[in-house]
Amino acid sequence: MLTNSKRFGLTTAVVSVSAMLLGSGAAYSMEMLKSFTASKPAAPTPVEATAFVARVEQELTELSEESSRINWAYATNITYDTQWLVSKNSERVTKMAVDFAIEAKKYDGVTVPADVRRKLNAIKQGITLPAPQDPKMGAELAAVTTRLSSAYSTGKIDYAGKSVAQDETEVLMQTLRNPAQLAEVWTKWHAVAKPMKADYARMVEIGNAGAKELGYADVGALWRSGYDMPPDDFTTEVDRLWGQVKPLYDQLHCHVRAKLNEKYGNDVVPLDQPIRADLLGNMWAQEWGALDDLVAPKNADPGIDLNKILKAKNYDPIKIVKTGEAFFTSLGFDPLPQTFWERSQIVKPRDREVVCHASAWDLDDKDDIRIKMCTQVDAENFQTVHHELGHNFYQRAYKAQPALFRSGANDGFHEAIGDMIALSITPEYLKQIGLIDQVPDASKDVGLLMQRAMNGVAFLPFGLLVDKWRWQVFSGQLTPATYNEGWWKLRKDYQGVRPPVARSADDFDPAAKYHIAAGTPYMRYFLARILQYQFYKAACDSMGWKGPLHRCSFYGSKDVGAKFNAMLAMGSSQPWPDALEKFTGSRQMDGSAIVAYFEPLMVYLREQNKSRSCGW
Ligand code: X8Z
Ligand code: ZN
Repeated sequence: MLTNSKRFGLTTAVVSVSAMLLGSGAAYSMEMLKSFTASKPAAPTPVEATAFVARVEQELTELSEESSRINWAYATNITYDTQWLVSKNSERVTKMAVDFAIEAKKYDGVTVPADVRRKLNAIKQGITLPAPQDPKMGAELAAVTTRLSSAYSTGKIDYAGKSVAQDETEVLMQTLRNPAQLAEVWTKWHAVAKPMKADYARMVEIGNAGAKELGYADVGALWRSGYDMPPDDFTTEVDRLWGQVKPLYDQLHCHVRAKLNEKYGNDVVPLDQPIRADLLGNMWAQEWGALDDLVAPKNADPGIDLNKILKAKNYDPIKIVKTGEAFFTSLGFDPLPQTFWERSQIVKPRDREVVCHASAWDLDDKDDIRIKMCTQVDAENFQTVHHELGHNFYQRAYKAQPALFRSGANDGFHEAIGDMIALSITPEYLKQIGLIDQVPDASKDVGLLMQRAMNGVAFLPFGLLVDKWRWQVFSGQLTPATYNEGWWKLRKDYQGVRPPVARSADDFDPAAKYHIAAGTPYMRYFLARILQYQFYKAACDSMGWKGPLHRCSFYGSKDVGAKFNAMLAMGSSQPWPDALEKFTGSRQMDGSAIVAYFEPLMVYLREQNKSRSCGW
């Protein structure tokens, strides 16, 4: 194998020479044969381990730029040829990563310096979906994953006489208010996912075979191994965090269901049932911000309607991104490079198929950073732009790290950065940047907090359950025959939602969500929802902020920026508790910051719900 060191090349030669001799049985004596087979290779040494990680870093750096450019070409222009290229590339990259991971395992028992051990772990844990070493399986896995991703991104429905693309179905779910029409859009989009089931099941089979070759029980165990703790402890950890925030979610659920009941009546929204998933203003019922008008508290300030304000102030997608960038530069980060503006996909191209789901890219580990979005001018996209830029500024902050440490402290950190910044989009900040003229009175802020909760709090159970479902799929607890049933059990148990129309075992509703179809792990977003408030509170505490937490904005604070950058610049070079401690003083992920942030809302919700019967 090309990727093997000389030592392993020799091992292979010994085995193959003896096999050859045994087969031919003639040319050498038995003594000579014994001496061949007895000469075992010496145990791997720390020096070899260090040389191995150096070689991996060099080869990864060489490969990753080319690979990123192929992926970019695909994601911004899905054609027969770019699918072909991306599939070939994925096969090649997976093979290389798997070969490295198998080789890394050989150093498991070797005492090496801490940074080398961390890099060896990164090599073993860094593959999202490993292929087994059988080349046929590698090619099949690449083909299957490319098909799944493309099927999602190019999926369309017929609605009101038009062909509607995936990103437009999201807008329909936000804006329609007729339950029959909502059910229609929801059902049609979920029908797009149904044919993906066979490919998905095959992907699970091959991925699991690959994970086993790497020494993991299944792909789920591999995913849970990336958090500087034993995989089983990670399961306990996310359940602990959910336990901290569940009371808040339960109160919000109860209130929103009552409001929906007032609007749609007992038939559509019975008060003792899970909420119909299509009524919550989002295809996956994951964020409910589109329903702000429905839940705005009467005697409180209704909050700030960014949807209206952005349009009234003539914001366009570029201006939204510039506004996001300006927040980061106010903290002392360098402006985005000129190439960001030249090469990013900020609006959806009219003439071709693309992956609309937002993402942030670092193509060369130098300064070719970009975002890829199909930006609309609304509050949700305003938030998403900050989210994506958070990824870009993180990537840039750790670019001086060795290749294997160029990632988030854990993947939840990466998802939390931009969202933490977005929490600083307070009324005071909006006035500072000229989006509103007057700052509303803080005594009526329950409306503002309600708006925040409709996204931040509503998301929590969904963030948790997506990978709870995949863990069950990868472990075999769910089979293709029970995939859908298992999905709806989790959605009912955690989110308290139900499908608008009857489902059958043939449906495959999980793949109606991008990250399932595209094979992107999801627990990171749950962690991020916890971490972003923890980071935010730490930033506000460090500024000596004394007012209500949700009114704190660190816009313009170079001091917060410098401290934040110090954590970001660490990349994944240290265990994440060290990075967390550096910025927040705590070594634990902790839901108490989000709970503290929403405390005034919790008081309001308890009061509203006191004579209601909550739960489902
Ligand atoms: O996928 C994303 C980002 C890209 S990393 C837009 N998010 C999750 C989702 O859309 O489901 C951000 C919030 C959760
Ligand atoms: Zn993200």
